[in-house]
This record gives sequence, C-alpha cells and structure tokens, in this order.
Amino acid sequence: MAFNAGGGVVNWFPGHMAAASRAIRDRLKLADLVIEVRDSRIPLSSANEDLQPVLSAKRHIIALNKKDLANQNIMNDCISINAHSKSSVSQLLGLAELKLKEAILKEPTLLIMVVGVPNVGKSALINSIHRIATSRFPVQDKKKRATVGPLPGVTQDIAGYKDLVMEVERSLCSTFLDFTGNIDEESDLESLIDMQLTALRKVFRIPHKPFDETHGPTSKKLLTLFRSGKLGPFILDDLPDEQ
Ligand SMILES: Nc1nc2c(ncn2[C@@H]2O[C@H](COP(=O)(O)OP(=O)(O)OP(=O)(O)O)[C@@H](O)[C@H]2O)c(=O)[nH]1
Ligand SMILES: [Mg+2]
Repeated sequence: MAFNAGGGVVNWFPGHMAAASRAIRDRLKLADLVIEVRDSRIPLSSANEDLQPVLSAKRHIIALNKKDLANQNIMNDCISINAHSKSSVSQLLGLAELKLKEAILKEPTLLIMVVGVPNVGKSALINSIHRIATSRFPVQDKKKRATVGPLPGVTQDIAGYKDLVMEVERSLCSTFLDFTGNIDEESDLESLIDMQLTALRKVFRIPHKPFDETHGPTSKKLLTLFRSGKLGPFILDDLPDEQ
C-alpha cells in the first residue's frame, strides 16, 4: 500500500513487475491456456493491466482466488476459487479441460500457464494442481513445491491477531465516525487516511520517533493483516451492480 503525499495516481506497479511482464509475454506465445489468478477481494485492482491486451487475445481463464475471504462476487466471465481447496481447484481444472477440448484432440500435451500479480495465490494453486495430478497419475519422484506464504517474518508479527484485528476495526470505525470531511475530496480523504494511520500506529504499538512523519511501518502492518486474510471477508474494488 502506498500513499502519495502529493496527490494523483499512486503507481504501485514496480519495475520488477514490468520486467516480469515482458518475460511472461514472451512465454505466453507457447501457452495453450493462461490462468490469470486475481484476489477476489480486489478483482479489478489485482488484474495485471500490462498483460490484459495479450491475455484477451489468448484462450484464458480469470480465477478469482481467496473466495473464502471475499463477499460473493458478481463479476461475470470469472471463476471464484479457493486455491487451498481440492474441490474448488478441481472445478477450475474442469473448466480448463473444457476450454482445451478441441486443442487436446490435435495435441495431447498442452501447456497451461498461471500468471498473476504478487500474493494472489499462484503458488498455492500450482501446489494444489500438483497434488490433484499426483493423485490421478501417481509418480515415484518427489515433486517440487512452490513456496507459499505471506511476506517473510509476517507470521510471527501477527501472533495473537484476533484481539489485534478487533482493535484495528474499532479504531478504523471510530476515526471514520469522527471524520467530518467529504470522502470524495482528495485532500479530505488524505486527512482521513492520516487520522486512521495515526490511530493504527497506537494499536500496533509502533513507537513514535520525533521528526518521523512517515506512516510506513503502520501501513506495512495493516497490509500484512490484509494479505494474510485476517481482516475478514470483504471486497475493496468498487464493482458495478450488474455485469
Ligand atoms: N484464505 C486463503 N488464502 C490463500 C488462498 N490462496 C492463497 N492463500 C494465501 O495467500 C498467501 C499468498 O499465496 P502464494 O501462493 O504464496 O501467492 P503467490 O501468488 O504465489 O505470491 P508470489 O509468489 O509472492 O507472487 C499465502 O499466505 C497463502 O496461504 C485462498 O484461496 N484462500
Ligand atoms: Mg509464489
């Protein structure tokens, strides 16, 4: 999460992701089907914008992952999944097989590529696909596993998180109730965010260093709770009522 003190659009798409997008674009040519994994809680913001033109020209599936953490989704043309659930991933594979039905008649070995921005659950999905494939076609050799997890050092950070989450929710609500500005005004919104991060700094017990005006450590803690799904089910993107 980044806050842009000067206003305007926040660019959260870092350079290494642009480089990865270039590498993916090259490999996409070889893929028979692409599964774009997104986070159900941010189904629009977690799209890899850079790849959309290439993806829409290919046979592809949009998988809204972490459906257990989101309210019911009303996005069309997407499948909602939980990468940790065998039945959910099997459904996704069923859809993939359906999409590849004609191609598979011509070529029995097909390539499926899984893409997505960081932390959407690609590795968890790939591991589940491996598990399903191994149970269908047992193999002797040990399969490699993709590392799954939120940021390093995060798990120990959020020990005892239930009380913490309640405190976070309480302070976000109370600062919002105290807020008298107009949420559509950028400067008012910035001061609300500032109020909320100041309140959260106390909740997270982050010492206030003199002359330190940055909310970095506080936003990092909040983002950690979001990434790990501890903040409960919700959707952040402003979705249209009907699609
Ligand atoms: N609740 C829930 N958590 C999930 C789900 N899928 C993945 N996660 C969690 O989300 C976090 C990120 O999952 P990863 O599989 O490592 O995500 P990734 O897309 O491979 O992340 P990068 O490798 O950093 O790009 C982990 O803590 C997972 O356990 C899901 O369907 N539901
Ligand atoms: Mg990964």
